[in-house]
Amino acid sequence: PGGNEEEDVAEQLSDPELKEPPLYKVVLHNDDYTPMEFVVEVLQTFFAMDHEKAVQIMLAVHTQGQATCGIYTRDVAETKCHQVNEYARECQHPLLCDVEQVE
Ligand code: TYC
Repeated sequence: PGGNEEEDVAEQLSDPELKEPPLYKVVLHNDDYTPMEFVVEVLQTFFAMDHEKAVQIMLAVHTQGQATCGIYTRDVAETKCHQVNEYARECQHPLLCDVEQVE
């Protein structure tokens, strides 16, 4: 009752490959120097957000210090995080994100 059917079936079959993988969030951090428009561009480019959603997340980071940009499997989260940090560095902005496992 109530459980996750796919995982239950996976466990019955006792094949660990069939279990759902752990999930990771890409967390974007505030700083005092990165232009707001650059953050919006990053969110649209690397996280496929429309302009309105990107502005909303950028403002959440700006006012609350950090916000989650997306939740992915480990490889995807780490790749997106790396792409953002590299692009920000290339553009000489201090913008940073990191990856945290979802509880
Ligand atoms: N705080 C920055 C400013 O006032 C804007 C900003 C938002 C920077 C989000 C980083 O992840 C960030 N220009």
